[in-house]
Amino acid sequence: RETTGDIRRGMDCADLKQAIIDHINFTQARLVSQATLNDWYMAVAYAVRDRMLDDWHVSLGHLRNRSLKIVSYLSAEFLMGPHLGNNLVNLGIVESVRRAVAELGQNLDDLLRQEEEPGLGNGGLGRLAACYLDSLATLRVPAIGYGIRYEFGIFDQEIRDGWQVEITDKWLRMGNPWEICRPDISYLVKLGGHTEQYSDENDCLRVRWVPGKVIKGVAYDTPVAGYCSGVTDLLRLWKSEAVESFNFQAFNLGDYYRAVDEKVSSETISKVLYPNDEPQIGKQLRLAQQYFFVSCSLQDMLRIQRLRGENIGDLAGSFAVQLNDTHPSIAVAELMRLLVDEQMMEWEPAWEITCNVMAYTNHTLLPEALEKWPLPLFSAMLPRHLEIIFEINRRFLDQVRSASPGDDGLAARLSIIDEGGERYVRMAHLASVGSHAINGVAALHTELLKETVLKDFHDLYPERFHNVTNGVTPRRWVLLSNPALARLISGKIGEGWVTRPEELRALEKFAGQPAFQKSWRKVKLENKSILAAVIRERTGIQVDPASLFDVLVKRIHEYKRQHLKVLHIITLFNRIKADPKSEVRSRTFIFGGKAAPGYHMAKLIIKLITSVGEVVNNDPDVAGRLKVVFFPDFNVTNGQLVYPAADLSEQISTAGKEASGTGNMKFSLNGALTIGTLDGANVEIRQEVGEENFFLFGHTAAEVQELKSRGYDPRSWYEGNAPLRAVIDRIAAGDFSPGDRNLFQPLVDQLLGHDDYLLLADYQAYMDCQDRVDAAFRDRDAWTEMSILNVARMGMFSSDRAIREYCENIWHAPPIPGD
Ligand code: DL6
Repeated sequence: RETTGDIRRGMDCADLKQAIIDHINFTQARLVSQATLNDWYMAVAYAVRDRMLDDWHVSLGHLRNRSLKIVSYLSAEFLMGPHLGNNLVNLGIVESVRRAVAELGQNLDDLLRQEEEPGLGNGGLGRLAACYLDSLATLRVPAIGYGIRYEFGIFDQEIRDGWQVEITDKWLRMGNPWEICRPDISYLVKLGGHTEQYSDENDCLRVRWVPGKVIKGVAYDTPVAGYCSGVTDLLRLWKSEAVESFNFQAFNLGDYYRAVDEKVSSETISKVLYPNDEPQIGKQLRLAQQYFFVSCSLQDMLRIQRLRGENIGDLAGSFAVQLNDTHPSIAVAELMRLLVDEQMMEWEPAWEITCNVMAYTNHTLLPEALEKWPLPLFSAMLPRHLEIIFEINRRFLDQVRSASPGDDGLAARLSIIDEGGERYVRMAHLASVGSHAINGVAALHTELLKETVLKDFHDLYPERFHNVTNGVTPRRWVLLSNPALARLISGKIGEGWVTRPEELRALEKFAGQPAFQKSWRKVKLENKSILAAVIRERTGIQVDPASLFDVLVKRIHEYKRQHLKVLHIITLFNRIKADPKSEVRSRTFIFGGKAAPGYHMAKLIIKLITSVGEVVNNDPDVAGRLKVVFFPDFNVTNGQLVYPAADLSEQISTAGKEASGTGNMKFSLNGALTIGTLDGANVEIRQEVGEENFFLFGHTAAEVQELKSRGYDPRSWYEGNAPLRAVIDRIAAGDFSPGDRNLFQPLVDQLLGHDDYLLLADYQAYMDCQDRVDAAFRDRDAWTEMSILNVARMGMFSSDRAIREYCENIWHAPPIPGD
């Protein structure tokens, strides 16, 4: 690896410079004197990618090693974040590339900012998949992440007049130096049509699917380097294309436009990522996307199985397929189809293989987020799969009935087909029936899963259930995004924590040391100053880095309760208005997150935040003590700026609603203290960091249930609390919506009429807890000590730990032996 004088591999400064210039000249086809910033970025990216390829080739070679199992992570979303910085970190060449670039007259930070991030995910679920790929490669586990190469990822968000405006994400417009198109790795995918029976040569009755349409999926590969592990895994994303670019029959008839039409409609499948939090019913294209990428991926696995020289019957020894939520769960039926219809296998062995290969992760308890497809839509697109699902269901329900005779209610509840009215295919049931393992993503979530959404499955198959608490990679989320903190930590305890984060515990003994605390605060203040400058540039709002940075960044959703935070801000505002001299501590409230384009209430919450900000930020009595910022376009790139600068992490969802959360982990790992409910992974974070280092408030999940079953009456909470009443009345009176008094009425009506997420019931506890936060922040040393202890005790939330658990308990996939 230390080869010098090598333009593709050399790691010293001269080699790197030569490589970059070479790519400017011969890849970008530019003279150095005329190269744009993007040319420089592209050239550096290509030079770095070159240096990943030797390891990649070796790692890809291991896919054929029959003693190793391949983890196949099927996910409709991979929110990878910008590649360049992360690859520099994982290859350990940040400083050498920085120097080489500087000697060429460029600034590495400017080049890093030039990268347009691939926003191929909505939020937590897609970002988790990306952290898991990083850990798989770091732990030397052979793995392929399979997904969709969306041409347009998650929309870019602009804020205009306080409202969210969605802008198409054109991440590919300047080219993507990290991907390699593999036109030779492509598969045909059928859609629509009908099925027919026929007799094979042994006179066995078989089924053939006669499609209405066939499209092609082409592989686009991106290398994923582990952190100094020598292993580079593969992210393989599928792009849809027409089988023939032109319909020649139409073309010959002179109908040029119809000829191109087919190409356009085939390409639609991988065109755009669907935003979540929107009703999925009727979104035919979404089902087509799911089937498209699943089918290509399974066909690819069968090809690899053949390359390994192994029988299809031994597939479960070669692959562990993880279904990242229900989005890829059609894989259960598709693998059955491939095995039974195409490989001519009998049903029973095919079913055994399928169940042994598949494992399913559930990421949500929200009933509206559990995917189900209307039968007519499903059968029009996937007629053969519906037949297969009926057969799976028939056999499954036979077992259920023989185990619990006469319990028709149980069979109806477990059935893959919802027959309650309009008929649906329940994808979570398909995944649960067809997987040997089912897991939730935090301890509380897994327990609730077993008690509620999948209770009947848990009663039936208790041994299938596991918990794997989520984790995040400390490489991107500390080493890359918070280099100053990483240096401070490594200076004290060495660098081992990057792959063995349990070593962070060694920081505990320095937590009370004044000199270390001072350095710790200095790092935080620098990070806050950097963020303050960006806030100024993007929003025009001036914030004080010495104030408490109180941050709530995540998708905008009622259950995540951004509007509870707003109630807090207005409460403080009211205190100041009632007595301008009252002691209100200086705070900067930073919000960020996207609302699904069709989710009106979430968009109204953004407008409420910006409108309250408009009033509070400009009020002379407030005199700058409170500042409210909506940081536009929250994504991975912006997250890297925000998490390191936070003092307080807001994790305030209604207990029982957030499956895990992973932002909560990123904040705490960067030294923010958490204010939160007992929800998702907050529960475990609090256990780890110590309850004295965590600000807890609110009803528990059990209490929420209890309140609701007693008949929750939000109006009585409103009537009984004068400050709360004053806050809601101010919103209802139009104080934050001059010229449109009723603008926020839908929000007020929701809170007073239903309050599905119990904001009013948790209001007082939240205010009291925030007062405790203020008091704690006043004692700088004690706060710093808590901050250090948070980081010291966050080791368990590394995605490496989570991946080890998957490998040991679910996938049974060993690492590639060391060199
Ligand atoms: O497991 C990753 C992430 C969790 O941290 C979040 O709590 C959870 O909301 C999210 N789930 C989804 C599921 N979406 N749908 N449908 O994004 O998963």
